[in-house]
Amino acid sequence: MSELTAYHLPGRWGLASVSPFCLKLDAFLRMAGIPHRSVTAATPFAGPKKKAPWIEHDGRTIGDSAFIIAYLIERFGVDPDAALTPAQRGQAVAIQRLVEENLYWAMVYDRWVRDENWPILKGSVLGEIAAPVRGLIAPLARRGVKKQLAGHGMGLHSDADIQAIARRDLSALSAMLGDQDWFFGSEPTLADATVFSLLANIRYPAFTSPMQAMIEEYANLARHTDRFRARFYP
Ligand SMILES: N[C@@H](CCC(=O)N[C@@H](CS)C(=O)NCC(=O)O)C(=O)O
Repeated sequence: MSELTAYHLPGRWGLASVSPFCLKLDAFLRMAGIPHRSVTAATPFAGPKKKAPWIEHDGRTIGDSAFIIAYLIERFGVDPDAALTPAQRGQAVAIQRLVEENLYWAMVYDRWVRDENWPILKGSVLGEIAAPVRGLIAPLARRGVKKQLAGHGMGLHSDADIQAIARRDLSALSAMLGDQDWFFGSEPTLADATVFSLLANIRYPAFTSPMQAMIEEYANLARHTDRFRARFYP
């Protein structure tokens, strides 16, 4: 088998990547113990879907964290969800959708739309792009992301409504986790990596986000983020 190469957006704030999807893939690779080479990409545009992460393996290039992980589980025969019941597998899909298809967009709003976060974003998410090019690309990228936010629908809401949506999602995650260490019991699964990757990207960075205080309020979620980091990123 050829070497596995994983391409991800830059790391910052002690996180392997500023992208929750890239961080989830990195966390999965650590959980599964799959040997690989990590390459930082300044932009996602070289990926097959023009989004990060993507991988190269055995002559294939695969984009999208979920498709990549499904491929790696099959190829390497390691599945962190192996012990889940069919009902838990269903719940894991629901958690993934909540986190990646909804709550993620509240994070995108905070990072890209709040003016106070713009200088931080330029130096972090776009920080690996050479300075003169970055000056040209940054405003275009911001316009593009605002369009994506409107297309998704999150960007059409008021700031207060976005906070209310985020609170509802965090409250749902907190209720599902309850007093367990991990979402499905005594060992971490992919759902834990998925939740960690987004919450860590809200909790630890320098961005201003009302969600940071919300996560502290849902203390079991804050503890879960710390627990996952301590175990897989000591
Ligand atoms: N469903 C994809 C989403 C990947 C994604 O949206 N990545 C973001 C970075 S966090 C990206 O590359 N965005 C660039 C763009 O949309 O132009 C996955 O799971 O990999």
